[in-house]
Amino acid sequence: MKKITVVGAGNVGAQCIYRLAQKGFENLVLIDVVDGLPQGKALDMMQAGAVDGFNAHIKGTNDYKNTQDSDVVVITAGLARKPGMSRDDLIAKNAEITKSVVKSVIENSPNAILLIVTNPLDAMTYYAYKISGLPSNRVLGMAPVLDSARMQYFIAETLKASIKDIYAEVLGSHGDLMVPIPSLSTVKGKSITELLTTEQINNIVQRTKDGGAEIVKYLKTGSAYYAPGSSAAEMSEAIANDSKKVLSSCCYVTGQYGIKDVYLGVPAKLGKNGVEEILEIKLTPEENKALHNSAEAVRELCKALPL
Ligand code: TXD
Repeated sequence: MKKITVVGAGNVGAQCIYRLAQKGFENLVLIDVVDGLPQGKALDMMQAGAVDGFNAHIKGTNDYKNTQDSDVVVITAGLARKPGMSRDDLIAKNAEITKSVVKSVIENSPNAILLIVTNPLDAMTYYAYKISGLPSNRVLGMAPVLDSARMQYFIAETLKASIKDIYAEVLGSHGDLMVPIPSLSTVKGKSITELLTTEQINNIVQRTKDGGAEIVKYLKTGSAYYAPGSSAAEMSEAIANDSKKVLSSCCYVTGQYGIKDVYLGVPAKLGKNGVEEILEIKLTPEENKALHNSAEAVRELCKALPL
C-alpha cells in the first residue's frame, strides 16, 4: 500500500487526508509544526472510519522521521490569505516555510513525488523544484483541478444542470491571469459556447477567476478548503495508483505551448513518476496569448523568490 504524507494539518491538509482515507488509502501521515494538531485530527478521523467505512491508519506527528519513505508528499504548510490580500502577498513567508518543509521531506523520502498546494501556487511549486533538486516531473502543483471544479460549478448553476455532466478546462497560473477555456468546457460533450450567451460565459469566466476571493470574502479568517483538499487528494490518488489519469496540473513546461522554464497549469498525465506527459491541446489564438501572459506573470513573480 502506497504511503502518502500531508504536510500542514490545517484546513486544506485535513480535508485532503480525510478524502484519501475515504478513497481507501491506509498508510497516511499528517504532519504539522503545531504540537497536538495533527495528532488530534488524525485520531478524530480514524474514529470517523467506523462510521464512514474506511480503515486508514493516519499517523499524526510533528516528527519527519514518521514520514520516511513516503511515495507522495502533499505540501499545504503555509499562510492562507485574508480578505483584501492577493495570493502573491504570501510569497516571502510561504517561501521560508516551503524551503524548510521541502528539505525535511527530501531527507526522509528521497524518492517521493511532491505535490505543492501552498500559495502563491505556481511560484511555490517552482521554488520547491529548485530547492529539492528533483527532476521536474517529480514536483507538481495543485490548482487547475480546483479552478476547473469551480468553473464546472458555475456552469451547472447557470444552466441548472448536473455538475456531473459538466467538464471544464482552466489552464495557466493560479492567479488573476488564470485562463478558463470556454471552448473546451462542455455539457455532455456540447461546448458551452453553443449553450450560453457571451455575457453568461463572461460572467462564468470572471467568477472562476475570482473563485477563491469570493470564498475568502465570506470566511474572513482564511481561504477555501473543501474543494482544494479534495482536488489535492484526487491528484495524489492518480499518482499513488499510477492511474495515468489526465488532470490539469501546475507543471514545468519545456517548450509545450511555446513556453519554457516556468511552472503553469497544463493538462498532464499523472502516474507513479508524477507528471508523465504534458498534453498540448488546440487553443484559439486568444487563449494561447492569455496562456503566454499568464506564464510571464509567473516568471515575474518568481524573481521575488530567495534563490
Ligand atoms: O489551489 C490551491 N493551490 C490552493 C492553495 C487552494 C486553497 C488554499 N491554498 C493555500 O494552501 C493557502 O493559501 C495556504 O498557503 C495553504 C494552506 O491553506 P489552509 O487553508 O490549509 O491554511 P491553514 O488552515 O492555516 O493551515 C496551514 C497549516 C497550519 O496548520 C500551520 O500550522 C501549518 O500549515 N504550518 C506548517 N506545517 C509544517 N511545517 C511548517 N513549517 C509549517 N508552517 C505552518
